[in-house]
Amino acid sequence: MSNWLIKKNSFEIEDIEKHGSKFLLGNGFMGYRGTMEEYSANELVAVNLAGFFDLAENSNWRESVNAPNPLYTVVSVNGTELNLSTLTPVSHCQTLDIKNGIHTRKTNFFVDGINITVKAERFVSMSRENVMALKYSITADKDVKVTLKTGIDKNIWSISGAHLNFINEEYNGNLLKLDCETVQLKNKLTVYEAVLGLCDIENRDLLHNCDINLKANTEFEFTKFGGVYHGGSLLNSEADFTAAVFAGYQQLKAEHITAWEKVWENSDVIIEGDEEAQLALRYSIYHLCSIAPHNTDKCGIPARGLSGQVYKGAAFWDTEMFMLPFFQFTDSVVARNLLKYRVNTIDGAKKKAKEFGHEGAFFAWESQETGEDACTLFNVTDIFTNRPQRTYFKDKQIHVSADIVFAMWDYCRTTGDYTLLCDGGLELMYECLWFYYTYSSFKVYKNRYELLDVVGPDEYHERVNNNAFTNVMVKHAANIFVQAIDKVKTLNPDFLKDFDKDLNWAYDFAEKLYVPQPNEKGIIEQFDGYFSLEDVTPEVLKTRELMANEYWGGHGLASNTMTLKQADVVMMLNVFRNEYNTEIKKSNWEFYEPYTEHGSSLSACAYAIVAAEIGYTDWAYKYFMKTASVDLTGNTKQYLGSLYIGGTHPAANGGAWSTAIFGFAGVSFTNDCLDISPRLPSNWQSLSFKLNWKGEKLNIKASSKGVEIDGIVNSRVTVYGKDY
Ligand code: IFM
Repeated sequence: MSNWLIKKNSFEIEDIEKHGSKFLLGNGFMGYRGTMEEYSANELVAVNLAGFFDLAENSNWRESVNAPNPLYTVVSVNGTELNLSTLTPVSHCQTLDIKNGIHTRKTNFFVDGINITVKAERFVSMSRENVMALKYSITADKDVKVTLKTGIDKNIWSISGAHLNFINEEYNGNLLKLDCETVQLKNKLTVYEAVLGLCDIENRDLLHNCDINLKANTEFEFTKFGGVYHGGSLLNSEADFTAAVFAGYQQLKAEHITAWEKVWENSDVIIEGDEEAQLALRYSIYHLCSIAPHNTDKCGIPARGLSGQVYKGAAFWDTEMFMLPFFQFTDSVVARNLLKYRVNTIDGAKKKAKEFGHEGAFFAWESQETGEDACTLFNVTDIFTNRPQRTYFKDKQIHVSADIVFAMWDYCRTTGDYTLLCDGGLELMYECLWFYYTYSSFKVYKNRYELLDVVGPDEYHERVNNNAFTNVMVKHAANIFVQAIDKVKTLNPDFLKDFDKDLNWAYDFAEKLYVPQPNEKGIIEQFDGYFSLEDVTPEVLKTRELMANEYWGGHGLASNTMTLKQADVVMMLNVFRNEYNTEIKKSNWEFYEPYTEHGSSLSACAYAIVAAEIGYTDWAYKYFMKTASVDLTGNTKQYLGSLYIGGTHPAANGGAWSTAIFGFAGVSFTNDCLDISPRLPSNWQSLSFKLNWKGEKLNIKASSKGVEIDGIVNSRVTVYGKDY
């Protein structure tokens, strides 16, 4: 097994959807699904765009836009299209080289007594974000005239309807240009295509047919380029695209590979002794790097990456709580971009707070380009009645604002870059805290603030009181705000002159917000009353299902039981790993594990990390592999009720990295100190990785023999708590 190659040596029609995600290419600006060159909308072809949204006519929600496909190409022999989805191949192989971000396919067809092989190699450039390139070849074992149809395909996948009006088509030599405009806001999008090495390139139209006389056993090859532009990049788009075409395939490929080399230089993690885990972890890192906003602070990372429009292309708490740690330790530019995106979209969060009768900043559960909430009030369709079902993710999953505050502070203290605080960060923290303060209820007779009527990470239990995760997050956010003020006082006292706010309420709130405590058995109740729910596990609930894909939340099967969708208290123990002792972690992990369905891909990594910390290494490994291989196996929930939720799982990808680093390598940090206390699975001889810690680059190798740290270390680093 190569540690860098994802390979499939056969073809099954039912894998088309899964492989579209598994073999995804991306560069943060766009994602190109792992489909074949001859595929169209039916096979879910998509050039999914980051941060570019639209509302289709008659649709209930806005979603990210898929651009027309400039790499579309299909060969026909005597009228038969060589289309993998309709013609059974003699052989087929699809690969994804995750080291270099390159996709290939080689398919052998047998038509009218002729063996024809189609080979294609493509990439979405990591060095020129608007550009993609394809090298395509055809070989036959007899002389034959084939017809090649190539150009820009407008017929691409869209979940909730058409998003683009096609305004203008232009053909200039071998350059095709398609100008489009979104249906709702009339935002412009231009797609270019150019082909080199094809017989006739004059007088082309959008999908152009040309005949090629193939000579027996002689490969016919051509290259093709695609460009996708919107927003600021439109300004110079033609020049930018033409320059890429002039550079040529080999040059573009070389640049692209160099750019990926740089990405891996900072982010690779090497596992010695476990090939399967190595590939799964690298594959997770590959996905994170291919969807990261390298050059913009105007968009977050969608919950399904750039694999399509599922979850509306919106960013959730997934980004801050699951993906951000990877970026803050490996690529702080991306981490800062992601946090700045939240600062930039605070108006949407303020609007949402008002809409629900509060003040301050209540961040979107599903955030798009303005920060307004794309989440609908009816997220699930009841599969028995076919009626929209009211869900409370949007209005009650309030922890999202605290998650952002938490992530911002974590970024500051681990990178040492506190400038973000004076660049909108402190204001964001203030607004989030003020939101919680206005949301909370003060119980005079208990002399404490409580957070009532919320939804925690476990979405099967809606509208609960004092969800432990939420309360602890918010209390922590309040304390962070207080510390952030102090930090700014020392770093930039002038800044606080403009930040003239009476903060007594914040100190009071930080002190008196109620946090559920462990009971006599050490168990923290997930929310008020959780312990008195029916004591049944997911296995039992499964036997009560009347229909496949039945939604267990809302008024569904799980709501009155102790079965939970995803890590909730255990997520809290994972986030606050330095604040709970091993005994508490053990009791809660053991207690909640049997009740957890892991119905969300966000769940397994929390169980993995805590398991590693408490010495349950086998469990940790099992949950690690579940997280790290989620997009390799594709074994995840595809439907929530009748709602399609397939695609890639970047939160799980981030969780895989976090499990390796925080779980197995045992990296933890307090304000001034980084500690490494490895507890590797028994078959791992070593784990090597790079970490940015307060601006310094550390090369770390953890093994049973000890820890090697390479790099100039000015700040304090300890191993198993000891200074060296
Ligand atoms: O954010 C998650 C949520 O926790 C569970 N449902 C899916 C969302 C997007 O990944």
